[in-house]
Amino acid sequence: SSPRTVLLTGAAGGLGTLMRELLPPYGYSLRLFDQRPIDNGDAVTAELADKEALREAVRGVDAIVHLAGISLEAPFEQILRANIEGTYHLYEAARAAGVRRIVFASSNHAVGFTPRPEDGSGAIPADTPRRPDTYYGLSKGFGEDLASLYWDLHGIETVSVRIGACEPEPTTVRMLSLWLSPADCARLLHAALTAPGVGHTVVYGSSANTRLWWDLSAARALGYDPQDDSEPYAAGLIAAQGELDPRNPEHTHLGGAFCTDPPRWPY
Ligand code: 15L
Repeated sequence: SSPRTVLLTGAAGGLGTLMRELLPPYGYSLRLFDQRPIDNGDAVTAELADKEALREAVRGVDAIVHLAGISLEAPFEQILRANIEGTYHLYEAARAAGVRRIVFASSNHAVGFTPRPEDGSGAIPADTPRRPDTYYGLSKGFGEDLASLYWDLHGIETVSVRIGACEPEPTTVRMLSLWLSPADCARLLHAALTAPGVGHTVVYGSSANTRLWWDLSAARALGYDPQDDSEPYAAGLIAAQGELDPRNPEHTHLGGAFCTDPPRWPY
């Protein structure tokens, strides 16, 4: 049976704000959770470290979409608190409340030091070894392993989605390969919430980009059928920024400029 009431953590963030609009048409009733206030009657304003608030927030939900956390590189102590401890607190609350399914927003940066393929062959498999490019990417690998543990030990199912970059439009040449359109993101989250028997599954999250670097078959196996492709943006971005340059260390690995020290912005 498909989940109906879904707790959305990180609901005030960039991705959360998009998904607040795009998930309800699939039939979900969202309970919003964020440390920043949201102008919405039922939203919970609390940190993941607030166990009491979290216990209240998970009560009676059918599933959780866990987007909360720091979404870029940051000092280790901040990553530890928000992403590592925060995700642990969320899984503990889910276990205590009997929530059966979580969709975890992992990231390409869990495997960011993987060399990028030359072409759009989609060659990088979902089971490629972890190669975090940042403390941020390391925390996403931790979340995936926590999900694995809670499946094996407690029977809580998770789909860990290694999201590329979910923005209204791709803004860099690298992003042509990783782009996840917001509409495809909602399609993928819906598939991850409803596919039967996922256990713990790791999938990549992107649209069906012509220049894809990774293998989308695990996501498609959930029933995800991406409708978008970044290719219409390619000519304009390449004209403005140039082709990816194999001599530029920001262009040689999946994680882009997260792979440089310090990580650069924009990437
Ligand atoms: C991420 O994990 C970030 O959350 C997002 O803001 C983008 O930076 C994206 O990766 C990316 O790799 O472009």
